[in-house]
Amino acid sequence: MDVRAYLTERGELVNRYLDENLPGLAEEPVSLHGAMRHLIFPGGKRLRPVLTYAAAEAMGVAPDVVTPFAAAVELIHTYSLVHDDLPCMDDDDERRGRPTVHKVYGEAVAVLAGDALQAEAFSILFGDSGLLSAAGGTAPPEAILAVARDLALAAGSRNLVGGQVDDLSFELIGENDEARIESVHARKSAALIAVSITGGARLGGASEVLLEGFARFGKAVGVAFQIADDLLDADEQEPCSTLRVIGVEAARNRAEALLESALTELEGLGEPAEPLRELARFAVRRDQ
Ligand code: GRG
Repeated sequence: MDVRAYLTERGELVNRYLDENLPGLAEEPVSLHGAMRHLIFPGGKRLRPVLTYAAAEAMGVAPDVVTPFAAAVELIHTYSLVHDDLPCMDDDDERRGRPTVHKVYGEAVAVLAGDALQAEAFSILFGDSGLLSAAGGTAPPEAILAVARDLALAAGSRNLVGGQVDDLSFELIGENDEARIESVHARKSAALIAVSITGGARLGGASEVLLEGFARFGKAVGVAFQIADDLLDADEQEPCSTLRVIGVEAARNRAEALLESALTELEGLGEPAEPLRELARFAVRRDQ
């Protein structure tokens, strides 16, 4: 299977949906809507939304059933990047090959664009082209409510935002505990990756038992993805990095071990889960 072709093909589905459903560039306030679209298009790898599609495919469900959820996940991810780049956080000038949002639109509009992207995720889920009408309203309402709840939980203080707060505090106290670092990875990176997968699976009709397996798979892949990111950064001085504490070789081994344990969770799912397995391998062994 060509995983890059799969990422491009499924990525285009979510791109088209986002373009059709986000406020247009000519809509007032134009600076805000420009800032919201600035990092969304042309975007990054679209790994999270494509994981949603692959999880739905593992359950035998067509992509259009889950497109609004895939888009919502990408909106939350992109908002977190906009805020992470701000001068009060990582203070980055470039992201996704473009100047960061605050460099182009100023800090205040970048903060507000991040806020609006986060709200837009939930308004897209429940809007006119949202999950209730996607593919003729195929997904059950209980599953729709559950995925919205899970996405909010993954984005909140117990996960994405709390992980970011603890990541920032590493800079201050210089902890050396690998488990503490993995706890930050689990919340800052893995929670959103895991919900991308469980959301697709739940909308595809997965049972609670299967969902637990998808969640373990997603969390392990998500932590391994973040270790892979640390390896790509190759910054052994970065405070909250597995590399700094256990070194390059052990970090690579840890990422591979997590990938192996993740893949065992999908053993019963056969051929339809192959794209999900390949995406997991890509996420952990990628070079970008
Ligand atoms: C500011 C609320 C808030 C959260 C910040 C996402 C995040 C948490 C920080 C961004 C920096 C970082 C190292 C995050 C870990 C997750 C990560 C590696 C994000 C980049 O994800 P990719 O590689 O990016 O999937 P693209 O651009 O391809 O989507």
